Amino acid sequence: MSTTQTATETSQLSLTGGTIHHALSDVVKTNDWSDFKFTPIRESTVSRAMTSRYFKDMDKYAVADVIIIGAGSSGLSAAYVICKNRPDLKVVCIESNVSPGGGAWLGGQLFSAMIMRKPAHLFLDEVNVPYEDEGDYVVVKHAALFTSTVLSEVLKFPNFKLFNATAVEDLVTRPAGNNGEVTAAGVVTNWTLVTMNHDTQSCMDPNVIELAGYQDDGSRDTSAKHGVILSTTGHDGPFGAFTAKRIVQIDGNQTVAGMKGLDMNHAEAAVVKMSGEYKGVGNVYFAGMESATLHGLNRMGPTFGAMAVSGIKAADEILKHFAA
Ligand code: AHZ
Repeated sequence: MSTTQTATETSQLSLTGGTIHHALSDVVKTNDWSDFKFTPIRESTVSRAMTSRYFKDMDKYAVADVIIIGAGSSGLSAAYVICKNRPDLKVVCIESNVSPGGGAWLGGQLFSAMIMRKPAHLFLDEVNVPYEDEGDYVVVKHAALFTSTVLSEVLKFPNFKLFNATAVEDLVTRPAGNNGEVTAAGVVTNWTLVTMNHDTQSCMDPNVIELAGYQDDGSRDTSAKHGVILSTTGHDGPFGAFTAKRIVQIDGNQTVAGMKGLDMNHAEAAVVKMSGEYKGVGNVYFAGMESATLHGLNRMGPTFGAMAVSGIKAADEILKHFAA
């Protein structure tokens, strides 16, 4: 073996001429794969297999217990904790992008490694994401390892549905109390490509997902827990900070303060502290960088502990709401 040969290369070389094992080893008997064939299918069968499930999901999640807006690192972390603790709750996540994950496919400035300050590593332990322990902080070798792992765990929960390439365009609100208070009662959705084209086409009306807790006539069903919205749409941008910007128009009492300059130590603690229930419009929670934008907190740049932990904190509050 040459001194530059890797262990993988060595094992590959030792396989040459030996038996190769892969998923199709028992199906393919000929050396040139000439006996390989797929089971037959009709094109319409493929179409029905997809669309029937999608529309069944749209029907099932037309009323949801938890609506998470945005599938970035904070939203996915929250989804994991809620789904794991309460398999009976219907949790739906609306993600405007085709690819869920938000900014968590890379660490920072397009670098691969993801940094998390302790004790956020405990969440990595829970979802089995390996890391290098650097003492006060840990390093995941590629941010995509964190994101793909949490995403795949969340997608496996039977009570979770992700509608990606779908944008939240507005909130559904209803009166709550006699003094002009309102509560969130759902979200207004559209295909993201439609949302991006409202200026180029005539009216393209949206769809709605309603929060649980209402009777057929729209009045409050007091025997049922009211559903909640958790918004994790990130800092201000073309789609970002969506609910923060919308809710202050509804609330009238608060403003979107805008995120402040980078300060890792202050930002991460503050984002966790300020994430959770929004006081002003009922049944709305925030986590992640949207909290920083709403409350005028520092940004933390390329360190992701507060994203996971703020998602977990918001999830903790939401679970307490459903447990009460
Ligand atoms: O596509 C957005 C992204 O995946 C999605 N989103 C935004 N608006 C939406 C809408 N409807 C549906 N109206 C929407 N989806 O929300 C997701 C937000 O993910 P993110 O990674 O941007 O947010 P996060 O708060 O989870 O993580 C922020 C990561 C950052 S930014 C930052 C800095 O700038 O200093 N530092 C960190 C760690």
